[in-house]
Amino acid sequence: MSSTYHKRAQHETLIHRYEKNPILTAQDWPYAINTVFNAAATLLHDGTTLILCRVEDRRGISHLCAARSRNGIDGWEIDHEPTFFSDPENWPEEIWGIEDPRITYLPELDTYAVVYTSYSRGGPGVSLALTKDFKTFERYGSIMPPEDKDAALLPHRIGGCWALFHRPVTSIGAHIWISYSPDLRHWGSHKMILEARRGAWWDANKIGLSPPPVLTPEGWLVMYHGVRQTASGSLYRLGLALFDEHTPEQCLLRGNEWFFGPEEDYELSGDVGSVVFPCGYTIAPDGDTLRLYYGAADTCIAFATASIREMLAWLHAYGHPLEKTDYPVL
Ligand code: BMA
Repeated sequence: MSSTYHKRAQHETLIHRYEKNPILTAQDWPYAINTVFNAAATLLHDGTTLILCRVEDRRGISHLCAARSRNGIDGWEIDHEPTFFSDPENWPEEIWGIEDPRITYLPELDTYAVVYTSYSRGGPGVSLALTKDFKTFERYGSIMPPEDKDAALLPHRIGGCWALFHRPVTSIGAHIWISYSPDLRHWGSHKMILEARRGAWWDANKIGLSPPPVLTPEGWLVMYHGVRQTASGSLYRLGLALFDEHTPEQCLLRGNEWFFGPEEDYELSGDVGSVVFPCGYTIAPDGDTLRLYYGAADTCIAFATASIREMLAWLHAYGHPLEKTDYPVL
């Protein structure tokens, strides 16, 4: 490691936490729950922010519940009962609940796609449902078998096919892959696109997509989590990578450092301490400010903002194109 690496007086701050975090906790819920965290987010056509929250009950089983707000920060109107919950009689892959949704609006279908983790005896897998109103959902069922999770759709077709980022666990580890489908049901052309590093790195051994990729003038900006195993448990932190707009399996830049990690009390302690886990964002009217919703310590939902422009500049300053030797090798 070169000595120039240590010349910065301090790290750049890319993430700005809302001072009144957390924005939603179990106490806010209209019915009895254990925790609420890892929420997907979208802006509805009338400008309302909708977040689809992972809610865990006291059995340990999760379902999804929608909350709506005019300003996306407070005044949440929370559905009075679970919005979308497991239906194991018809969908056995959901026997232990549904978790960690990501929402992508698909203009071609004028529909929201909800990609979520379905949890069963085989482990976590990836399931898909479509909805126009977050009241009724059309289930497509399991689209990636266990063990797989941390998945999101891109909003439009690439070369005629829908594209899904996801994180299967295989004998070569827990890396990020992309797969394509002509109809959202049949998936193929699987390619590994970002590999967990090894050894001491913050993103060694296990990585996964966090919120859906953000389309920017330079390509798809991807926030991904790295899971560092330590003597006192797992540390979930976020890093950045940039993928080509038209060939999203091509990684253009990858940051070496994490930019967002657990620091505040509500991130450090809870059911699972030292976890920040964003599953959704909306983009502010300025077209640059990401309004991020993240689960903190698997216990509550917090809010932060970040500038897309600053994230791209940071990637140019502290990222690097993948060297030949960095390319994922099967
Ligand atoms: C991951 C997922 C997330 C969770 C995180 C930390 O594997 O299960 O839902 O937030 O672990 O517990």
